[in-house]
Amino acid sequence: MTTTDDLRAGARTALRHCGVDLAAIDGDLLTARTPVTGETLFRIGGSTADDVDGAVAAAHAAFLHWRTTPAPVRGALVKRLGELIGEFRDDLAELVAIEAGKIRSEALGEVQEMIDVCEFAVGLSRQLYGRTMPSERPGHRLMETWHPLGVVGVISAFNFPVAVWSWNTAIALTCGDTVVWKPSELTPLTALACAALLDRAIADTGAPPKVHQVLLGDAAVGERLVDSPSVALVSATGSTRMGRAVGPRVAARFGRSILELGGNNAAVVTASADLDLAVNAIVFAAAGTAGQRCTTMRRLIVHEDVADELIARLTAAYQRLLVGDPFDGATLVGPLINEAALVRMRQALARATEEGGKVLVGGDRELADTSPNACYVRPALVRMPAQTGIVREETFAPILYVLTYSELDEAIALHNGVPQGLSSGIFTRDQREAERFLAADGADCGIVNVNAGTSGAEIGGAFGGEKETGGGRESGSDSWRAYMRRATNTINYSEQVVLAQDVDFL
Ligand code: UN1
Repeated sequence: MTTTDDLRAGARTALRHCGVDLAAIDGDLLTARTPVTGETLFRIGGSTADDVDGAVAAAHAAFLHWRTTPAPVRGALVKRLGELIGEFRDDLAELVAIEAGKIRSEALGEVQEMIDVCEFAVGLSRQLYGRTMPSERPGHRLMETWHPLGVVGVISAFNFPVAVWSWNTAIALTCGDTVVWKPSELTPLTALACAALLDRAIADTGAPPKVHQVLLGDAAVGERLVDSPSVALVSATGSTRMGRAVGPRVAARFGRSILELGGNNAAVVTASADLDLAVNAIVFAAAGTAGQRCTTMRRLIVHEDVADELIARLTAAYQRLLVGDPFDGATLVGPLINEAALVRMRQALARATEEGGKVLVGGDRELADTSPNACYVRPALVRMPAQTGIVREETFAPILYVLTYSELDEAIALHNGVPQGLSSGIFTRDQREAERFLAADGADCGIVNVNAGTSGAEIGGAFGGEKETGGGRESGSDSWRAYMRRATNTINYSEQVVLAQDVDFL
């Protein structure tokens, strides 16, 4: 098992490579901790709520300059950021593994998302297209223009400590906005590394220094950011509970928000499914990242004809999963983020049992003797008699509830019968079944897949979900529009006033 001293040394080296001044992080406000051993790495300084107003004011001043910087020039900053992330890919992945407990391949995958979204945003910097529409009036032109919006407050979660920041920041900077970032308290080191790389990109390209700032701090920092009248857009990733607090507060001051909240993602496995493919996809989506993705598969809705076989194969696969030190190359499932997550997982399993469920495999703590302060757990597969109580809630841990069905309509009803609506999948070889799932009265999520798991979306698509997931969209496609304001322009090049709708006046 990697020791805390190893991790501390690894973190120091990676931070230094990324340009973080180690002396500057010394302080007594926050604890940087690793879930790998469950122990403290460093005590560090940070910001308090009183620092927020100054940061937002500086970001707003930078915005006044940045908004008139040509978009392709703004893109050059993001291009440089992407190059630096590529150069320090291993260091960033190391920090993600240390702070979020991800296995190397997943940590590298997260960093790859950053590079991908930077490339996407660079292309976007020449494609912030507005439409032109035919005017109903002679001698008139009707068109729309997209302008930068203002300061964007980014609030991110521990589980994708760098990728979600990059989705927002690469797009926001390209759109001419400036960013104030409040990362999770659980992952301050990765945030410092990202901010240092972006500072270097800013210096290299001559962009205004305050186009990006990071505020390490507690919930009070996030609250002040949310309430700040100069923050035009709050993009917040976290629990539905957090979103319920953030959304109305931003709306009350007529700010905008992008909410990326809880998921309770399900896959339907039909009788025609390729079970080899389904098993592999399900195990990654349900057990990968120790169940700590917002896209993690939490419910499996299986046709009764294939349920026994699929459950037997999944049970065997779950028993074989290597749970442990994410720095061991053979490990597939790293630790839960902290003790509170373990407690919530146990409570969920206890409730599932009370509600008539049967734990088929997993749920037990592992490595408690060698790593008493860390929370390693075998992913759990739980057969449930109905979609009640706990199955309708998101527990941020590797628990997959299995339900069965006989008709596809029933499966879709079960699928949609939860408050959340992020990601979904169907495993089938029948095109009719697939199309039914993709149709308007099919799956009600923001992400709907066929023969692919619920997690691991590419950055090129819009990411986000419906219902209690919050409705926001980030990263690819036309998500950029949420980071800009639209002006509709009417240009009269005739010599008279012509009123729309044929209105006669004067
Ligand atoms: C998250 O868990 O907040 O689709 C983001 C995925 C990743 C992003 C997850 N690309 O699983």
